[in-house]
Amino acid sequence: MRERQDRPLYAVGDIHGHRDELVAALRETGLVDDAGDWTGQDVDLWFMGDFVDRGPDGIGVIDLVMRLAEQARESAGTVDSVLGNHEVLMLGYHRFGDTSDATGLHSFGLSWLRNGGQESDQAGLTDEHIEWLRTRPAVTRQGEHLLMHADTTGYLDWGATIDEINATVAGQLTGDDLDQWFTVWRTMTARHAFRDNHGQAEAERMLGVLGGEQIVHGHSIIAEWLGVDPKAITGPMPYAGDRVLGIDGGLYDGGPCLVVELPYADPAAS
Ligand SMILES: [Mn+2]
Repeated sequence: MRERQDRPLYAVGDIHGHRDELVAALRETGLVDDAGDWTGQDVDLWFMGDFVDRGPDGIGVIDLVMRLAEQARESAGTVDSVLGNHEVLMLGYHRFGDTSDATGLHSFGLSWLRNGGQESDQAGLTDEHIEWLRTRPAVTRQGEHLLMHADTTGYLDWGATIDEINATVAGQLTGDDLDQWFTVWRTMTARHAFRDNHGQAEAERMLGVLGGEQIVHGHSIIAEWLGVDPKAITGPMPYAGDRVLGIDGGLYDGGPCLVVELPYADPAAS
């Protein structure tokens, strides 16, 4: 049994433009009221990124989360997010359009089209959104939990500490180097590093470098791994010897918006 946090800690999986479902899930958990305003008091609420693409109202999701972050600050709570690969994609397309990288094979325009990019998200993007998204950390440690968007060890390419990784990514996304931007997108789009026979060892290696007892990630839909309909998913998925917790319920594909209190107690394990 993992130790409880000093303060209540919640994590939310990938939203992909489904603002109404997000509000309903947060209301059910008691973190917002009927008007969608913060009632979470001293709770720390972390999003796993991927606010945009594939769904109807990515900008509405970002606006909601930015507003909740303001409101939480006033009540001694925290609302924050790690950076998702779809944020990098949206910002990359906004910045570089259809320009190709050095190989001539890749562009944000192509990847944006192939990965559910929404014109309405591009049209609604303001400088304030860009600045807030660009400055989100790639990785954060909250108590014994290491939170990151994607189930990949690629984050370690950017540094040997959480601060180093976040500084590297932030620096690359400040610059005008398309190839660097594209590498951030591609690295954070990798997945499944903790699934096979070596999965637990890989998770433990990453936890050994960056700290924490359990990796919590979104990005890879639980139902796809289990080979079931996303509607059948009712909670997050601990795996790799409980060293990893997947919390992407597959909201855009008809699955639930998972709002998970950490540490997660697996009902199947009790
Ligand atoms: Mn993702």
